[in-house]
Amino acid sequence: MSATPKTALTIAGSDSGGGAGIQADLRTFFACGVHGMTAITAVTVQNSLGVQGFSEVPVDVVTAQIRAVAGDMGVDAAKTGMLATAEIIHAVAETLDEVHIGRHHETPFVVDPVAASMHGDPLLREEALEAIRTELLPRATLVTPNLDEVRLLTGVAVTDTGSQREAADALLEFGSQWVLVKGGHMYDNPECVDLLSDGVQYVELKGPRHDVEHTHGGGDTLASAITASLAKDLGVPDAVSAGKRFIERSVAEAYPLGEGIGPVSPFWRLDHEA
Ligand code: PXL
Repeated sequence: MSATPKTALTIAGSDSGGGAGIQADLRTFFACGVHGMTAITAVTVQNSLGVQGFSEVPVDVVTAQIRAVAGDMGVDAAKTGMLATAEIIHAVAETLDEVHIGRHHETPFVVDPVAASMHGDPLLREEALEAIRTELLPRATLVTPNLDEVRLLTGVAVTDTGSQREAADALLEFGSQWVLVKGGHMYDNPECVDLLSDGVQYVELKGPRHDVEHTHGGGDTLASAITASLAKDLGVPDAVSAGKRFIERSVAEAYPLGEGIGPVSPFWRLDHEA
């Protein structure tokens, strides 16, 4: 018998192609040495060319998954990804309170406000954005939007580090403890500069920009790596730094798969020798 590892729960959608969503989260949790648990919100039909469709999981099954694992196995940190509808978001928010997950409880909670796939396929109903603002962000320890998600949530169009700071302040208004405004989509910046803030500290995290087209699952992998570090009791700034190192390497080692966009790879963290 071995010691029980820390545990992390992802509340997200399934990607049949295995590169994003629940599958990205689980492989990242594994590579980071935490036990991954899942509450599946939706099942997408997709491959490297895009999302062909999805079906939502009934809302009582989503919340029952959260209650089942939280009540028996315990959750050291949790994250959300694709939540699909306002109804699912309402129910998840209520259930997180019930099982004491979120910034006002002991268990840290990361919100990755997934709105669309890289191909632009919608993964969230439009009316659900308001539920993310009012129900999820006030409960979040950290929210990790990319620039499209920042614009949808706040209306701020980020073009440089000045507007990135404005966006961070606008996001903090919704009540999350920390925000990470990811700068990877500022393509004219030769570096990837992310801004982490709790309204007091403003920390610029700089990293290399890799010339890689296969970045499917990148946002999910970053949020999961941060969640894994939070599960291991790191504070938010240290967990975000560790997550950024993890995603940089995973992007550098992304691989082609299928005719379209291949996934980022957490394999570098594992020992492949038989
Ligand atoms: O990367 C965002 C994302 C999250 N969750 C699911 C996805 C995607 C992108 O395609 O399919 C299920």
